[in-house]
Amino acid sequence: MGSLRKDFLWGGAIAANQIEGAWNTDGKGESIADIVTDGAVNRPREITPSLQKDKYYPMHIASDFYHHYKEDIKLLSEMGFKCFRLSIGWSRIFPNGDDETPNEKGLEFYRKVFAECLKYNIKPVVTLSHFEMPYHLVEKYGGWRNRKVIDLFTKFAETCFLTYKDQVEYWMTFNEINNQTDYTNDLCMLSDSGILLYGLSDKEKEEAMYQAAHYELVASAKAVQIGHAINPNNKIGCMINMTPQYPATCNPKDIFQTQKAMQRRYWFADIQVNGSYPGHMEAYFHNNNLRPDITPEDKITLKHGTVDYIGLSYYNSNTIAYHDDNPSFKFSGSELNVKNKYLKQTQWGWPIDALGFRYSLNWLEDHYHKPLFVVENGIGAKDTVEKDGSIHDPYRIDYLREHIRALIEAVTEDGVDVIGYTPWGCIDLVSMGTGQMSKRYGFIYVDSNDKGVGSFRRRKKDSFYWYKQVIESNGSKL
Ligand code: BGP
Repeated sequence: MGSLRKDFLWGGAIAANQIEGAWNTDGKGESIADIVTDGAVNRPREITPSLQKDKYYPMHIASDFYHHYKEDIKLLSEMGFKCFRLSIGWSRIFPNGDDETPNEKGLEFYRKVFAECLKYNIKPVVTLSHFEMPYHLVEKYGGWRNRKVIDLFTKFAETCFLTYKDQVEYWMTFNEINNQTDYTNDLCMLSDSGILLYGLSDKEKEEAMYQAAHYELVASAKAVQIGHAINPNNKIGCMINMTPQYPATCNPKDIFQTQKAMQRRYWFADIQVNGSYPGHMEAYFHNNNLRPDITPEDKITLKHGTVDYIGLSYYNSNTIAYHDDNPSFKFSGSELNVKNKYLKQTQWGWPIDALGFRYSLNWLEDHYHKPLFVVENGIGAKDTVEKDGSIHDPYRIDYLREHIRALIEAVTEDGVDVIGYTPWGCIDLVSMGTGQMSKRYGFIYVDSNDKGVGSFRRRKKDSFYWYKQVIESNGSKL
């Protein structure tokens, strides 16, 4: 079928809380990310509701993009970026989340960042909520468990759509909205929906997750409608994490368990793309005595707020097996995971599976028939700076080469409609899962360590030059 479209959106992706730093500068409020510690060796990440001076919070400094954005965007332009995915820190715009008026300095910061992108013909691709919210909303309202937060979010979204009307056309509402199916992990829930699970029973955790997810989905659908009304040219997507589930064997029980796991991970996309809850979720609520607050008006909102494209992240596949102690095929959590002997793993134990990427793109095309935008992909790895300042990262090039090849095959051999590709963490940033700087994804190295100490000097890795030629050749030189 030929090659990628001529206007294919090559770029890279970052998120405000993992890169900006300047956590309390120019009126920014405290966000969820600011109260999460690092996850240094021998110390798990922690949530500390009141800031303590002796605790280390990596997101407070991150890569100091707040003060380096001009230099960073210039480097991205050298690689030939056509787009740049970034997020807006909600607490930079509304420091408490429920303020009457926005913080002008926060609005101004992103105005300048977008202007800098546009100067180099780089289209900003903006996520409204990437794993954060003003922490005040967690304390006062209990995060997304509270219906009131829908209005607070839509006010934030509307402010952004209006302010950046002439600068931004590609938007996404919530980053990896489906990740919260892993509701047993408190850290994950806090970042996804501002819910602290401490002290809740399993049943209460599950109820909290479905309620929060529903309110987020309603807020997302409202934001889509507001964004379209403000600028009909806006293209507004959802963003889901795509981790295809493989059956461990051809035993029908493994296969059916896998199907259940897929349903449990992708019902979010069913709603955001098709506008209604799939039957299996309604049956699940009914059979498990779950009664989330879902009103008839909410259902109408969901129907009218469907997205224009599917943004997705892809890092790896996952393999699962049926367990005899789970005869109803109920759970799809980590207890079902098994190692896939056919796949190598990264230094952090994530399976490397480029064909799984092609499979994922096909799966999404088959299910949703919507343009796909790959807004995250990549490998976290430790990099070494040589004496002469060079950084050789063949492992990163290998990973990305294989995945871009898979993407191109999905487009040219399988006919999948993919509009762009923005590998994750194109500038080194703080890892979400571990809170470490040393788990790096970038083409651009940032001199800072896991303690946030360094010169913050930027250096080009080997992958920088490699990716530049990939973009120049529209993917034909890999
Ligand atoms: C995705 C998140 C990103 C990013 C990435 C890599 O789930 O959307 O924010 O962090 O994963 O994960 P990690 O940073 O844990 O390596």
